[in-house]
Amino acid sequence: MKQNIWDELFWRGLINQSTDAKELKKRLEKPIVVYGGFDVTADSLHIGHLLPMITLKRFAQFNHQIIPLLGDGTSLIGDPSGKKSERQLNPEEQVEQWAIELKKQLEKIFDEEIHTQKATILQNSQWLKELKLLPFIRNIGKHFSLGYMLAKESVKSRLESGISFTEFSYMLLQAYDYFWLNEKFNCELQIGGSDQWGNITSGIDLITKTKGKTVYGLTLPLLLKSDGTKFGKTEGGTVWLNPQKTSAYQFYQYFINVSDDDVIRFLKYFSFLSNEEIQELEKQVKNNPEKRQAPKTLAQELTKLVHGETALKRAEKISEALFSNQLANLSAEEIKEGLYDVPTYTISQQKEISIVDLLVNAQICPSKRQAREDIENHAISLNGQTVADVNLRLTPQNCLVENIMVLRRGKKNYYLIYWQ
Ligand code: 485
Repeated sequence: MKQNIWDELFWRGLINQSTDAKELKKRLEKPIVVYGGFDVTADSLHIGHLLPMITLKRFAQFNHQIIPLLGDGTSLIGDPSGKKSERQLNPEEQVEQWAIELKKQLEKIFDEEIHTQKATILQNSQWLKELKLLPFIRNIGKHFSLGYMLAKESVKSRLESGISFTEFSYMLLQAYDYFWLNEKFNCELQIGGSDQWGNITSGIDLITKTKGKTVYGLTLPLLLKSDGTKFGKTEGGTVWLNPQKTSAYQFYQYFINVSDDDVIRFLKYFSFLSNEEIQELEKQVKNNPEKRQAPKTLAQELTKLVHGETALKRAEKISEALFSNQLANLSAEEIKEGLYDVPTYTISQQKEISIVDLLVNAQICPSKRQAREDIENHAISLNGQTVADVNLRLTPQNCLVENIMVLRRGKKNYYLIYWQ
């Protein structure tokens, strides 16, 4: 491990923009208090929040104090940064409900740092709800010229399409957070994604003007995938951190499917593996790509961090069983979790059915002729076993577990069949 967190972030490619690099690196030789904010816009955090969280953990690893800040106050206003149009305001009770969930998630991710007293989770409603309009506009507003605010990318890019005074004023609230955290916790560094640079510098400028102090800011790179698709999205939508919304298995699958072109960069960003360990995996990608050692490691590290060891083992078990079509050891719950996105079919009011009829009725094969041909070609398996007999008749006795049968056509196409 490097001596200075700056060098660690640098070799990992984690520095996008920062205040004067030389000065900041020098300051980071001694412990600093650093914060990063997370707004409350849904009932769960998602993998777009992972990079800033993991980066905060790196600071803690280097003996700095970290403040993961829940933006339950700022979320009532709505950050225009990176947004093409005005957001709908969420009801206050909604934000409060969501904030409870997000706080639990932050406590889980930063569990170790909280216990070792390196992390303090705060919520900005604590101070923002106390603010009084007249003193705020009088004392804080006076330090922001209209020209300065209009020149910020988050505002400038919206002048044509429209921006309300509500969203326009967001930068002042985030600036005030930094000011408050500097005052109460001697916080001297704020980090965030690249879209946060404008808000971060607003805070720095406010502190400089009011207190004449030097404080710092740093942004992380925007996550882009080499194929141009958006990081953190699947066909099913966002990859959430809440296992009720995105199961640990789906989460694991997202990272194990990262392409060889992205995996080394992502290991640097997201894992705590050393440079040497990552170089070793880079060789594996070049020499034995079919073993998928690097994406497996990435998926393991992140699933363990977000969902814990037990959930990781379970995700690995399901993945291996489905990959090798050895389904006997899976529970009904594990089968449903692993096959969450496959077509299903229910056999109702029947005591038995021929395999050929089932293949046609469940739309697995387009015709009886095709169904027979597929069976003769050993392309159909039932519960992990190749079907050899075209005249096979099925009864509920054929279920793998509970009322579930699993059919597979070819190597990849799974179907879940329920007996009713
Ligand atoms: O004092 C602060 C109050 C709120 C925030 C930051 C400091 C949150 C920030 N305004 C924001 O909207 N962040 C986004 C969010 O919460 O979803 C994303 C950023 C992304 C990265 C991530 O949060 O778009 O770049 O910073 C952690």
